[in-house]
Amino acid sequence: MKEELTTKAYGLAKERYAAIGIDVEKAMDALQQISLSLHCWQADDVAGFESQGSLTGGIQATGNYPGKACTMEELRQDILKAASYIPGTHCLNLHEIYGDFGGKFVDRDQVEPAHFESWMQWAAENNMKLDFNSTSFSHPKSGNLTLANPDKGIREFWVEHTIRCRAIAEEMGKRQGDPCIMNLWVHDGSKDITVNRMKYRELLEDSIDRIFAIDYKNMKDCVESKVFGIGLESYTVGSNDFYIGYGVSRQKIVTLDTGHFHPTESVADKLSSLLLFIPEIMLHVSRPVRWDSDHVTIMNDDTLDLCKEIVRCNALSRVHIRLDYFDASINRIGAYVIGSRATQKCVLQALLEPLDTLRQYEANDRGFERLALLEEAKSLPWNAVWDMFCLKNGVPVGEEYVREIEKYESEVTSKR
Ligand code: RNT
Ligand code: ZN
Repeated sequence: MKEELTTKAYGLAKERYAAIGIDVEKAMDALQQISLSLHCWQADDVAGFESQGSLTGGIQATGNYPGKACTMEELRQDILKAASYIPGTHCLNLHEIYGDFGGKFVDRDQVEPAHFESWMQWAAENNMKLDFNSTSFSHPKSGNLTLANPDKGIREFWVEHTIRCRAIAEEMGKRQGDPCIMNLWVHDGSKDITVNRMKYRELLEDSIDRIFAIDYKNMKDCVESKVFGIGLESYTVGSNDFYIGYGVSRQKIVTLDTGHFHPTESVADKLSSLLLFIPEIMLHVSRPVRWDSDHVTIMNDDTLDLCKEIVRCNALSRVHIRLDYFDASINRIGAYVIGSRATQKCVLQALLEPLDTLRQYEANDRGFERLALLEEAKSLPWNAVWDMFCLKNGVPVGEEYVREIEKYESEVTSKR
C-alpha cells in the first residue's frame, strides 16, 4: 500500500518538477552520494568509555531519558539501528574518549591507533567510514585552558594528546582508503574578564602549529570555533576570528557549528566567503535554542538555508556535512534518525531548487519573479521525491520508523 502510494506520488512529482526544468532522478543521485557522519556521542550523552567522570568543557547534555548506551557493544548496536532508518551510506564520527581501552585507564597522552583497532574493524565490516575528534574536555587536566594553558606541563600534555589523535586519524584514513577528517575543538576560555586575551591566543596558535607539524596523506585537519561555553562566558580563546585567520593562513578546513554563532547570525551566509579562501568546510549541523543547546537538528529555515547555500555555491564536494547535537531527553536513537533525515530532506530540497530560472530572473532584475518562484518552490512536491528516495534505499518511508524505534526501545534499550 505504502509502496504503491509512494510510487504514484513520485510519478506526479517527477512530472511537476520536469515542468520547471528539474530532473528529480539527478537530484536523488546527487543525494545518494552525500554521506553524513553520525556523531557517536548522541548515543550516550557524550560520556565515552574512558572514565565515569562528568561532562566538562562548557558543554552539557540535559535530560535523563532511560536506555542510553553504556558499553561499546550497546553503542555500536544503537548506531547500526539508527543507520538502518537513514537512507544512504554514512560515516561515524568518533571522539577519542570512545576508544577501546580494554577496561584499563589509558590517559590522553598515551592513546594510540591500537585503541581504535576494533572500531576500524567494526567500521569496515559495516561499511562506515570514520571521522575523528581529539578530546579536551571531561578530564582532570581539562580545567579552563588546555592547548592555551600558560602552565607548560598541562599545555604539553594536550599537545601530545592531539598529536597522537592525528596519528590515529591517519591510520583510520589509511585503512578506509579515504581521508579521515579530524576535528580540533578545545573549550579553552575564561568565565570572567581576562586581561590576557592575546597571550592565550598566541599560545593556542603555537600549540596548533606544533600539532600540525607532521604532514599526513590520509587525514585532514579541521578547526572549530565557538562563542562561549557554560562557565566560560567571558572569553573563548578559539573564537571565530581566530580560526578563520588560522584556517586561511594555514589552508586548513574550518568547522562551522551552527550553534556557535550569535543567534541572529546566518551560518549559511558564511559559506560563500569562506570557500573563496579555504579549501573545504566542515559543518556541525545542530539546533541552538536560545544558546548552543545542541537540540536535535530539524528541517527549519536555518538548516534549509545552509543546504541551499552549499548547492548554490556548487560546493557539495567541498563541504562536509556532519551532525553535532546531544539530546538526553528523548529516545536517543530516534534523535539520530530525526536529525539525519531532516538534514537530508534539506539537501534534497536544495538539489530540487529551480536555480537556473531563479538566476535568470535575478540577472534580469526580475525581483518579483524571483521571489514568487522561491515561494512557490517551497511547496513543490519534494516530499514525494524524499519518500521515493527512502523506498529505493530500503528504509522506512515517512513516519514508519517511529513504531520500529519504539519496538527497539521496548525490546532493547528499556531493559538496560
Ligand atoms: C562543542 C563543540 C564540539 C562538541 C563535540 C562533542 O561546543 O560543538 O564539536 O560538540 O566535540
Ligand atoms: Zn560542534
